[in-house]
Amino acid sequence: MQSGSSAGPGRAILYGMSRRPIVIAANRLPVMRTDDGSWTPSPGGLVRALYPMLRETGGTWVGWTGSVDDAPEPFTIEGVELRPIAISRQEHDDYYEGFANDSIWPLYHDAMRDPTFDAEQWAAYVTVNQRFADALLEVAPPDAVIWIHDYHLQLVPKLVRERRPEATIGFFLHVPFPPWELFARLPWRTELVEGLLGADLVGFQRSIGASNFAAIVHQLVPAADVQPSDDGFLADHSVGMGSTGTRLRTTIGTFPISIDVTEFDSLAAERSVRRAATALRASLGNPEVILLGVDRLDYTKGIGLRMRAFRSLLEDGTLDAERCVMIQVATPTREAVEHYRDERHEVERLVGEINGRYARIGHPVLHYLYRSLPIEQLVTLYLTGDAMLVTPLRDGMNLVAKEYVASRRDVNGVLVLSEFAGAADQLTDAVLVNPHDQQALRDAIVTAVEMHHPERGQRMAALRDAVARSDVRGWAERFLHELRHEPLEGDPAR
Ligand code: ADQ
Repeated sequence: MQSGSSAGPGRAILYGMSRRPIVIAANRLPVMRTDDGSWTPSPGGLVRALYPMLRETGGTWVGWTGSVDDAPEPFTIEGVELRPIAISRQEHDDYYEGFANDSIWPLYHDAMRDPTFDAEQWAAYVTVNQRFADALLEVAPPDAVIWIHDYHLQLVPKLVRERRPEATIGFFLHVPFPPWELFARLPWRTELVEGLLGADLVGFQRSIGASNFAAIVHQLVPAADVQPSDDGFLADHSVGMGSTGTRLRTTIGTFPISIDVTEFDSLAAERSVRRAATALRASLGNPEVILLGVDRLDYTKGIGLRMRAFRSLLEDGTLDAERCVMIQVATPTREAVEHYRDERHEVERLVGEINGRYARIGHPVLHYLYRSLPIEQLVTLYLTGDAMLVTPLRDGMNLVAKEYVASRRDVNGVLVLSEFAGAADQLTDAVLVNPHDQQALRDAIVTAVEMHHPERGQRMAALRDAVARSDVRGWAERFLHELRHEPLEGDPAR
């Protein structure tokens, strides 16, 4: 399997096209502390995509360590400079858990939980965004390419632009961007839009996010001239340019993120992983069908709906508990936020109820792990799951869907995928489903369970082609080339 546009000898040339240093800002630093207190790069595709580029250009990453009141002096790992940002306990509660994860997160995910709008939390968000901007201005040389990530830092582009009008600034939103009817609820909606307009390039996962943003700019910034372009929108305005009257052009585009395809493909080829998958299946009693879910335990991921569909299929005998099991792995996340605690209780109540009713002694019908797993174990699970259930109610992209496909070098397994995940735009050969429709969700699971070769193989082969075409390094290159106004290799039109 190829790894898309990043593969091959062109890489050095691509990176070499611009030696401008890259400076990244994201809520979290790309490193974590090991048991002996030293730092190691965090797992995850984003880090793996951006680290090599930062190394090559002598780049810097600005972010939080993840622990409150923990801001060590800047340090360097593998040639990448890391600039920790201090976050106090109160800021953690107000900026991170409050405004970012209890206002923006639910609002941007269809307001499926009521967003909190609290002036103190907003004030903390402004303060922390200002701190990130100050750090960026300190570490970024004048020719730097500044790339700001995600919903925690939406004010940073403008805060940097005001003090450095000539800067090259990109912003990428990893989560969905909502339509006007939802966004308009935000008491600080104009500030947020103006914050983003400080960037030269604002990127979204799906074209609908780009259109929503363009429409909102048109609505909230009357002096902006917003026009459709070949692959997005162009907004001409003077936000962040002070009283100079200088116009800035913000390009609004779509950049669907992906994974490190080669990593999952190679892990799936390892004998130890394949053996572990066979052993796992045997330990479950070699059931005919294994359904799999792997998610952060987030209310957007539709874990409860999926379990209810499974319960109802057991109830009416469509699925037989002696021949079919489900595995759900859920990563702990944002445990202090009430909506997350409620979601966990509901999921765990369903696990108890379903096993209470359908398990036999020593044979649970629903296996549930509430923990994070090393990547080898995730791939083992991906190889074991006959049907992967990715059923979020709303998701920016959903990397799990792509990881499952990249791991299935045996060209087997069926992906059931929510239409409300960004990945549905590319993974059109999945069994696509509207997870709000309980009957449709049941039908999709049954379709996956009953699907035979050759359809299974044909669909998986098409999915693997789609994933291979869009590696995460290709994603980063495409964004940075657009931001630097450079043509992509082999693409003279851009
Ligand atoms: P997330 O909401 O975190 O990301 P997702 O894209 O699915 O969602 O990524 C989750 C990652 O965590 C995957 O790489 C997965 O392997 C890993 N993971 C999940 N459960 C795990 C477990 N139990 N143990 C170990 N690892 C586990 C946000 C947006 C998404 C968008 C990404 C990237 O919400 O829509 O796809 O950013 O832009």
